[in-house]
Amino acid sequence: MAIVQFPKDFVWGAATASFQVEGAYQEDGRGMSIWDTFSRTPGKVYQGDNGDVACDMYHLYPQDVKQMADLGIKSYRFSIAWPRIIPDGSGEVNEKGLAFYHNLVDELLKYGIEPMCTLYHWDLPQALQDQGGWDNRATIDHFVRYAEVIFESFRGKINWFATFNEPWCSSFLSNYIGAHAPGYTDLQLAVNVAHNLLVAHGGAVQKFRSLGMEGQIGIVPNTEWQEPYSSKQEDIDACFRASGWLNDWFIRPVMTGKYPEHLLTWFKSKGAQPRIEAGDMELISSKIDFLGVNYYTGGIGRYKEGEGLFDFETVDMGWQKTDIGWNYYPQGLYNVLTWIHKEFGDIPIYITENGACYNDGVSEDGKVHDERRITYLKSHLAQVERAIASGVPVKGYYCWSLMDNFEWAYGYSMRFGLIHVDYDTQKRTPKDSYKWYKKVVQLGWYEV
Ligand code: GBH
Repeated sequence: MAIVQFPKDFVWGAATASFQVEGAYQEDGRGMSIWDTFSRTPGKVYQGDNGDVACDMYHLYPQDVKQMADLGIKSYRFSIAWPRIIPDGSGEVNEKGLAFYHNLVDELLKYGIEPMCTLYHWDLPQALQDQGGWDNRATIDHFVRYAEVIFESFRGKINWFATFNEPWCSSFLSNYIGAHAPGYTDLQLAVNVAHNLLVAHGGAVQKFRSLGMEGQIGIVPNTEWQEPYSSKQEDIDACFRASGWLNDWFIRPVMTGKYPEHLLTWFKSKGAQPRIEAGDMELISSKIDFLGVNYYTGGIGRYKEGEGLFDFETVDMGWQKTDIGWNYYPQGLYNVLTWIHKEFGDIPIYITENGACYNDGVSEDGKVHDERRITYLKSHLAQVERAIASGVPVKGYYCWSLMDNFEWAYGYSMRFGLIHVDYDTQKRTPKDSYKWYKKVVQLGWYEV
């Protein structure tokens, strides 16, 4: 038996995102988002599921916040739906949309739960997509104005902001791989979108500073780790490209004002390069207060000529997979964290998402026995502790997710929650992992 222990002031939390939990898609003046459109496009989302109702958190938030208080989390990470605040993305502000988030935050503060607010978790107003979306630089200005509306409205109430959740997903997954909204498959488009997201991030950080906001602002890239199959240089280089596409391409410009040379060269050879305007790189590298890290998976990979975008292939090592088919690879989280620390120094890090898809349902005894999720969380948290022991300043951990929710292209078929949701009745059932996590949050340590 061993004990895994965390620092006294470690921030324990749980996370969700607006489109995945709120529902109430036409209520109180909410505009349409690209995910409303995408989920209504046949063949894009599993079984045609959409976010119209989701977990109905828009109505059930008082009960859900009460449950968070029972869980004992110190912080709740949620996102604001831009189409609720500015329904067409650029026009009038919708006071009713702001009121919803004020009510939510008031409820959190009542229980002493610190809100961490993500400004953009993928639900772009459809009206802006109709004008070119993130490929159009005007969207940058609209985003900065939206951020300003939020900053001013929540000054002194929310002290913790993340600009963008997983810009890799909003750019490459959405515009090159085509699996997420708006669903294009064009590399140059994806590189433009990635660049404009980064400029918009920098613009929001500058706005936060110029308004004299108190508190902290950061960004949340998604990471994975590809470990070279062999010590051959070609395998090492291929893995460096594949992991770097997610981490280096976004974190390096934010931290240093430069895109990684190896990937710039690689993309150029594929006919794509960022369109950088004067002042962009300075803006992108505006000083941030923390880096959010989302981590789920990774694997072993190697060079394969002509394979995919990077002459790279993953190698099936026969490892366990979660129910969504992603490798169970806890050591990858340690590798990501130590890599960030080695490359970019002592920037405070929060694990803003980590968790697993296991689709266990409610048993006859009325409980959800998700032992596998407990094992996943235990082993990943142990890697976080290793990183802390190695001097990486990891300050907190948010489990994805507080509750089962709309899992994007997988609809409601994939469950990541600590709390089970019955989508017919909206009944919430805390899973066995919830009870385990509750104890960890309370004690700051657990046994393995
Ligand atoms: C996050 O994205 C999102 O922020 C969140 O909204 C979402 O619900 C949650 O994670 C769970 O998906 O096929 O093995 O190559 C996660 C980003 C990008 C991670 C694709 C896994 C593919 C792994 N994901 N990646 S694999």
